[in-house]
Amino acid sequence: MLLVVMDVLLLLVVLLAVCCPVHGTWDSCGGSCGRPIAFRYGKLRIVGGTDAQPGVWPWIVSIEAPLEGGMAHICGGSLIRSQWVLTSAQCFIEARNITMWQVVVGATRLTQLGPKAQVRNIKRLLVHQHYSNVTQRNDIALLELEQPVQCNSYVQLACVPDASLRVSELTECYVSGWGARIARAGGSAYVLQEAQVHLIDAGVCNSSGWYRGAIHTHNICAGYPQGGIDTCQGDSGGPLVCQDKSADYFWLVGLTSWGMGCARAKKPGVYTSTQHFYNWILEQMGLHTAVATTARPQPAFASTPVQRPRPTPIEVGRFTPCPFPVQKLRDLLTRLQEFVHFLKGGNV
Ligand code: 4AZ
Repeated sequence: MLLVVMDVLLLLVVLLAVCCPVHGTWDSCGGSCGRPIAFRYGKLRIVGGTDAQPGVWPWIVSIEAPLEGGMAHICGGSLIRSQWVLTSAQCFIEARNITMWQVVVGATRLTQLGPKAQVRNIKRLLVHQHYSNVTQRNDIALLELEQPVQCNSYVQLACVPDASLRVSELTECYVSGWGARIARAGGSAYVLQEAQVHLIDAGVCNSSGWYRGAIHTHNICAGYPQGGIDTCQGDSGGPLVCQDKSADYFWLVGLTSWGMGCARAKKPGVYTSTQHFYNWILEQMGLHTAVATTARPQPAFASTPVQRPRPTPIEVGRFTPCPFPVQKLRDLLTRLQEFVHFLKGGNV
């Protein structure tokens, strides 16, 4: 029995490697993004802020710096390719030697990483050239990891939208992070916290009594007019994601940036809008092509009946047409791996 399963596994691995390579190399993250697969979030009931279940936000990373002989969580970030993390520029204002910093993926509890977590060193930090630490404009940065991470049930890519996504129409939005006070009610220290938030109209957010003009067009406000649930210190760089109501994936629409205090009325969280930096992201990763410029803001779904951008990991779709339902194969592969592990007597 075990041999048959092993054969099927081998066949699937060969099939994926031969038919769906990413830039010529085997990449366990290519082909899919924005879909948690370890946890069926369709059945999830989020009430305010609370501890996140493992695998619910599989793209979130903890960016850590050396402190007192150990590593300390500094900021959140999102995995957008197997070797790239999107985060905020402000996280690195006081960074000295970035090669000593680390990125943790696949974790929920930072004090107890667990077998699914992967730790990587940082090869390169790319901060937006026009980032201002006074106004927090262009609060965006990329980290290139020394080694790619392996995608699995607990590690998946986030989908970065281009200019064609109508973000303001998305109604199911969530923030997550290991920061100071997100979801204070009921949250425990070092366990990833999550909260549902509402996108707040930029006009309202910029009005008197709110942020009075400090909100830039490249920002998104999210939270609640009455406050109470919000991101806070240590959540910076982390994801603001929104789910398409009728779809099974999330878009990474924002990066936690700033706010006046945390959870205060009329002072919601302010996020860097990722879609405004889509081309910047491509350029930094060395993926910007003539196609990319001329194709924007055309969504890549010309023949799709529902006028909605198709979620593909940034740039992967354009370069690697894959004839197989690659995510289904990967899901099957993950389940088979878990089954083999079970047959060998391990816990799933
Ligand atoms: C921070 O200092 C921070 N309430 C992050 C988010 C918010 C405020 C501050 C939003 O990292």
